[in-house]
Amino acid sequence: KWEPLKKVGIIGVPFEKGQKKYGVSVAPAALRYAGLIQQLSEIDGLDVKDYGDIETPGIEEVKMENMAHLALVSACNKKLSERVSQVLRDDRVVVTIGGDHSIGVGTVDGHYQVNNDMILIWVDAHADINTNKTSDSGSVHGMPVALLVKEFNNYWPYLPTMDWQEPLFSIKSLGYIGLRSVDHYERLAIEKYKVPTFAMEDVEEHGIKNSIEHVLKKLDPENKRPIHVSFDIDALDALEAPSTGTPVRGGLSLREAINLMEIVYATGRLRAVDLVEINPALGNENDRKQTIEAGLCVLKAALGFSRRGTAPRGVKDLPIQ
Ligand code: B3U
Ligand code: MN
Ligand code: MN
Repeated sequence: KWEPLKKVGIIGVPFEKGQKKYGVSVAPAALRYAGLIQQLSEIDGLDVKDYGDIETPGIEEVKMENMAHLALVSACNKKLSERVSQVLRDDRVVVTIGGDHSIGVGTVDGHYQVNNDMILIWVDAHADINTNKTSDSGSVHGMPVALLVKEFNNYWPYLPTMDWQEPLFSIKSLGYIGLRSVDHYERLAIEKYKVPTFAMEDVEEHGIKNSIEHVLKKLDPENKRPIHVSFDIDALDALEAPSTGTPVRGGLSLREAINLMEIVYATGRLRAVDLVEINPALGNENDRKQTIEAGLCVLKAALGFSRRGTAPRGVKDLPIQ
């Protein structure tokens, strides 16, 4: 019987070299300033420890065809992977605040080192499964899933600086929710490997509850595998989370995202959550506020915040006058 872990560890990753816009690297500071640690600490019975930020200054770039800043991405992810493993070994749920989605390489690698039976739910408008051959942008935040899965070994050239990362995770343990901007070869990969995928039209047809439950059942019919949710804020509708680098209209409502996280929390098996691609430098003050608030709501739902409210612990009556 699985019970939610009541201890979490927070890692900030002020990294933005996996894409081209300025500002995603400010998100960890913006979320902390908005009260991330305090708000999580207010969740009933939750013990929150801040493991600080991952910084990797002074890294020298390498040249790689259609893959920008590979050496920087690699160095950041190597350090991140080690810290994610450390938090999990401390018996805490690891919450990683990005940064752009290229940091998914480090979070999933670090999780896999500790729980090699983990499953990965990628909640995103995009599939992030391009290689440097299939990508139109050359941005690594569109490639983390392709870098992680062992089935893609033959689709990559030798990647300098990436020797530390051995892709051992299987694409058979991956599921997608929220997709609505998928490149042609990404769709080919999803079909070839039969990745359980609830794109927006499927969420529309089945509802968010059935969608996430179906993916979980497919990947883990016996309900026994640790869960990693990599949540790209652009999975949310662009109206609900405007401050992000590549917003796409017609996405998940915040209510759907909260519901999804509540369902994952209730399994008791959630061990890692990433929250990425919030860019506080984009949009106006209100956009920024809305996007950060939405991110906090998603995290709180993942960590046991109840919209029903919680009565004070061990108290049986209202205070008497
Ligand atoms: N699939 C495109 C676009 C993209 C991926 N992730 C984001 N945008 N945020 C690419 O660049 O690979
Ligand atoms: Mn993404
Ligand atoms: Mn995305």
